[in-house]
Amino acid sequence: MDDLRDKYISLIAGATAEATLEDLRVQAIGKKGEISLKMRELGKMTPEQRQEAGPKLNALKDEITSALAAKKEALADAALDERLRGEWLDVTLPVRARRQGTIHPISQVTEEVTAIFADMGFAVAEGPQVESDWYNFDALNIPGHHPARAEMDTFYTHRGEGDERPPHVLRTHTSPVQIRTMQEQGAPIRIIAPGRVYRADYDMTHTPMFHQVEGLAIDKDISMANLKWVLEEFVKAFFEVDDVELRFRASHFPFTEPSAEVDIRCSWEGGTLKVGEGDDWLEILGSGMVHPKVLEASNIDPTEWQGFAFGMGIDRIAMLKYGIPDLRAFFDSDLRWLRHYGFAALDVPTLRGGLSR
Ligand code: 2NL
Repeated sequence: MDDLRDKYISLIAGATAEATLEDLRVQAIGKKGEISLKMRELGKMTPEQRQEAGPKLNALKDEITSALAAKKEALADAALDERLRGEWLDVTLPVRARRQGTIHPISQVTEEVTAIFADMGFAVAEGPQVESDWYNFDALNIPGHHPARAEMDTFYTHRGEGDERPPHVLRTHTSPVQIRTMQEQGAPIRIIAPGRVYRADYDMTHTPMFHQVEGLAIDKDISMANLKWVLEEFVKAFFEVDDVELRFRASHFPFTEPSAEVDIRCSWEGGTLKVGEGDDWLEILGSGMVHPKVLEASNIDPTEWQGFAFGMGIDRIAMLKYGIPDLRAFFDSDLRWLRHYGFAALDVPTLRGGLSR
């Protein structure tokens, strides 16, 4: 019996696979296993022999059963260790560059515009995208019957049943932000208000949501000359050229008087835009001196203060600067487009470090 014991214990110890253990189990304690056969022989023994052999055989069966179980567990542990060694990975490795997201051209250009105006002392102001019609229209000298309300293709919200108050609107420009800032902070003021605006218009060159930046400077002694200098500085910095020529064309907006649309000299030679040279003119913004009625609506005394304001489309100047041909692709979330036109996440635009690239 000791030989039997030694044989199986050493065979079990040497097994390297679970299948071998199962073979050994069948060989030793299976129905026709060596130990099982020996147990069957107990019946032929004298009671004295059986008294001695019975417990020994049972103990041997138990010993082999637990040796098999222990070895099975050891093999499973070793197999798991082996698998884990193969699956090991270093979670501190950097993300693969291809998988990294990019900064959308609209975010990039908003940062660039912000850096340029910040350098001239303008702070950034923000406000709600859902506005009362008073902030979006009345305060800006656009009365209820004014065609600009219809022209602006406004999105209106719904009031509850029986609620007779005028509906809210999705802001059609960021001017309401400037009205709120004048009311809250009073004069003097130098701010830009970048953000999303909404107009019910959709074709090749219009999307129902787009981005605008407006600027406002209020002080005791502000004139169109200050406006001209600020805009020249802006255009030079934004298009990264040393010289520009601006053309102010008389225009009309309800919220400015006088009003001017501003073009910049450019060339489209070879299909690419060059700013500051050539014989073409590119319209990039609207501007003017803030209308006295707008100052009054904002609780600023127009006999004491005056100022200039301007507004331009961020999407449009982004397309011009970065040669992006299709406006609607801006909002398609196409990963190939985003990788092509997007910017590296850590290249924050600054005047010192360079705005783009
Ligand atoms: C355009 C024209 C403009 C303004 C926006 C403004 C704001 C206040 C008072 C007076 Cl609070 N004016 N904003 C002024 C002139 C033109 O935008 O063509 N935008 C794309």
